[in-house]
Amino acid sequence: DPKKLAKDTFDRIVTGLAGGSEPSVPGAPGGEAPSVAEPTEPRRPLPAKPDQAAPEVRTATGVETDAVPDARAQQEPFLTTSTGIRLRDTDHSLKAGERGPTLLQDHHLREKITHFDHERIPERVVHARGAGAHGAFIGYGTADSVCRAGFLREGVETPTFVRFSTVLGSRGSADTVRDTRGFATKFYTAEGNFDLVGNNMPVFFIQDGIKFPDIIHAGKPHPDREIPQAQSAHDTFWDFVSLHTEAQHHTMWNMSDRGIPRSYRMMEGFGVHTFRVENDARETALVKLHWKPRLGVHSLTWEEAQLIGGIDPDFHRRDLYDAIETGAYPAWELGMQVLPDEPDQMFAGIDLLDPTKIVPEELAAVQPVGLMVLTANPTNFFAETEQVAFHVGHLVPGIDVTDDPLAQARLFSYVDTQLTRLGGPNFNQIPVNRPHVETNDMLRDGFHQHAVHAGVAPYRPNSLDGGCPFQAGADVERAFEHLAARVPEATKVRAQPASYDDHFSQVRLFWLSMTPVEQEHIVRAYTFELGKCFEQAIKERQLQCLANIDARLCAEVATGLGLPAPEPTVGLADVEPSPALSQVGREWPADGRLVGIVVDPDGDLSGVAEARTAIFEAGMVPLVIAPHGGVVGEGLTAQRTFATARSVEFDALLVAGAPVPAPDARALRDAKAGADDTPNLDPRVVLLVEECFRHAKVIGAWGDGTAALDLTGCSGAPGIVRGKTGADVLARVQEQLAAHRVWERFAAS
Ligand code: HDE
Repeated sequence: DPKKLAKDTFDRIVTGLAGGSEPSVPGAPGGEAPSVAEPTEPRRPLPAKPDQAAPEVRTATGVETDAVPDARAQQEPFLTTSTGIRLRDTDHSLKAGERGPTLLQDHHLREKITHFDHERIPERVVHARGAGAHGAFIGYGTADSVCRAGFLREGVETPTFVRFSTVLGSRGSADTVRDTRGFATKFYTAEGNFDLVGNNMPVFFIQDGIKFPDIIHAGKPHPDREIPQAQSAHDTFWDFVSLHTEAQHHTMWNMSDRGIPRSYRMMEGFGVHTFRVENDARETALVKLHWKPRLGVHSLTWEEAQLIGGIDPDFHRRDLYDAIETGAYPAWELGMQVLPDEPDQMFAGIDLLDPTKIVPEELAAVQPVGLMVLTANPTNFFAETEQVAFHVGHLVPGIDVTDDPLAQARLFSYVDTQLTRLGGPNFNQIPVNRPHVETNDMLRDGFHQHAVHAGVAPYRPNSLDGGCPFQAGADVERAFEHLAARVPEATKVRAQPASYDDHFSQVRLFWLSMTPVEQEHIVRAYTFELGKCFEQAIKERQLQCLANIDARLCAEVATGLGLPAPEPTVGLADVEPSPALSQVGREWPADGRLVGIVVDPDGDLSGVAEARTAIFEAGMVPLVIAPHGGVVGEGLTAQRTFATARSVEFDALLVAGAPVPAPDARALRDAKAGADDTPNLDPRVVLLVEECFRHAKVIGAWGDGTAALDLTGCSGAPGIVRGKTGADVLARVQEQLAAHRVWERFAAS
């Protein structure tokens, strides 16, 4: 009886909860617990608690971590007003008698409330939700032959700040929605700030920036009800992309696994536009910029992404913060595809000014030119991550934009939007935006002016302030100059070149470069998204686009929608697939991966300590999952309980044992897999294992855990590792984690 089963399951969960699970104590195994009572003397604040127990800080990257501040609270002992006057009481307003009305005279109340009333600033019009981190970039010197920018020289170390983001959702939306991700980097170089404001996808929806408001209006929630939040699965988005077929390439990237990254740490980044660079000999080249993550490019499954949206909407933000806090520093190599600066700005038939096109890596290799490592979390989210202001026009000597009409429009938009968002023209004086070199501009006054400018002549030339500032003149090496590029003689037109009319060939190239399992995910994504549209005409129009990309893709989506598959209206391009676009088939380090260990506090715990050590040593993070919080065995503290753990958090799962209600634990060992009885395990453990199984994660078991695993019915498939000891199992789990998932499991299930 399914109803009874549901009721039983519910009761067991409730009993489990009532059975005394304490909130987990993340990151605090052993040691004396710090007192949380209100202190009466100043003392060091409680240490920050990352969600994971911290392994020793690793320095394999060679970047030290002393930038990480450990004091996170207010530092001075006495509370004051904003003008420094000490306060005796901030909890009671000034009243006419204990039960009387509050007096207007209460200047502290007014200051406190007024400031609070104005704490919020407008969120970004796009990319509102994000997470940031500080780091450093080290040049390899390999770009010298094409680019004279100082930060690319060998061994030059440049501080950076990175902000990752989603595009469509508002500030409070979930991290794991299907969307493009922003990947914006500010380099505080010795020649001034350079901002690389990129995305995790190498192409964009539109070829001309004048359509940006239109695509964003189409993607954002419907104006009448303001739904759906942070989604592309709705009519207006698909209306736009099926009418503006140049958007089809970017749309397929979004429908692919790239639209649901596993982690910000496991995303590629792309400058998207072609840039023009210049070397010491004043020769120019065109380049495409790439960030290549050291951990490889990995994604969530669609079901994981949806579950996380509810279970942990801060998943990516937390992942980045915790990884940095635990010393698993994320790292990317900056790479360049170097292309000749020909008058037609074409390469192998690809228009380099068209931001809906890539240059396949097989045609022009991505050459590493430097390494960025993120080593410190922001001290204050608002001050840094929220107030950071990127601008495509923050360029350093040796790097310039091209005439890509998307890049050109961006050059206007970024400063313009900061004027509203950050309340005036002085946002570059905000600490996170300040260059690390001296500035000597003649910009004056305006809202929020923090500088006290001396002198009387903020103009030039002048004879009053000693003639300063001077133009770089002879010191041209360090001055920015727009790189000489010929503009062909032309007539003013609102038009675009004919090469921009090819909207399908590279989409087909992307599709054909995917492995079968990735193609399957793409088909499901289109079927889901279009299935959420109401207008039949929009679905049919998008199916027509798919027909122009690939017949099988179109047929499978059409079947899912219950609609006929149309015939193509263009000739299908004969394209060479680019295997570099696929995420499957390579192996990567598993640093910072989370490995859950299900334990039975009454069972044999000897292997657990051994497995934990092995996991730490492999650079990963073990998380002990027990029926209740607190101490579960000697030297073993629960970090997750059956109530707080959910499969989506873990990259791999180990089962060391799982408590069974049966009085005799040996009954568990005797139980046969596939027995008719309902598994005699806590249903939350069954769910944990089943989800890990379904999401093609490696699952390991030893000792009592082996029998427990059998009871879940999730055995006898690829990626199930059994062994004698925890360490032995871990070694084989780690091998399989290198491929991110047990891809064969998808085929098997
Ligand atoms: Fe942006 N974009 N964008 N964009 N963009 C903004 O600037 C804009 C485009 C990107 O973490 C805004 O400060 C126009 C492409 C990132 O703070 C705004 C066009 C790419 C971020 C803006 C584009 C991007 C933004 C909103 C079409 C990838 C987040 C807030 C011409 C190469 C930066 C802000 C952060 C943010 C305008 C297209 C990346 C309104 C007009 C292509 C990563 O100025």
